[in-house]
Amino acid sequence: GLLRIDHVGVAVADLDAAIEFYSRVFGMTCVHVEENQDQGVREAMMSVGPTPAGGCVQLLAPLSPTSAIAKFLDRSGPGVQQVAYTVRDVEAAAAALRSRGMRLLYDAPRRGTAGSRINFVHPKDAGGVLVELVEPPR
Ligand code: CMX
Repeated sequence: GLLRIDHVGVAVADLDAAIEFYSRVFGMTCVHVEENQDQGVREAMMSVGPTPAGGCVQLLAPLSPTSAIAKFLDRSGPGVQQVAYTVRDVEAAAAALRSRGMRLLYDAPRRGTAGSRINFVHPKDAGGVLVELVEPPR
């Protein structure tokens, strides 16, 4: 099952400008930055409140014009792109959701932030929300 909200993902055009904005305006702290070629993103984890109690906003900037985030920005502009939940076992969580009629985007989990293992529920099966499942690294 789902354990907690892992992060809320926000698509942005300029990662450095977004980090500066979330730090200055909302007082969040940037706790991690990485480039994930497989997902086509440069991303930053912004911690809300005293780390790590308050959860994170994940800022997502496109690495290429054909990436999922570039396509999202073209269609919808900047804004909330996904809601991610922490799970203990991403295969088990994906199987449970498949058995309830959800389409998962990947047959097998892929690599997410900081070596986590991830999969997604198609937004058309989840009321218009792209749902990410995150199994943290051990
Ligand atoms: N949230 C809600 N709806 C979305 C959406 C999103 N993020 N992305 C697409 N949609 C909607 C589209 O608006 C479209 O709706 P309509 O048919 O009503 O117009 C529908 O889904 C299907 O669109 P599509 O053109 O077939 O699909 P895309 O090529 O845009 O791909 C998706 C959508 C979800 C399959 C793709 O974005 C994807 O593979 N996402 C998973 C990977 C990802 O998002 N990586 C970046 C984050 C990395 C990380 O979290 O680490």
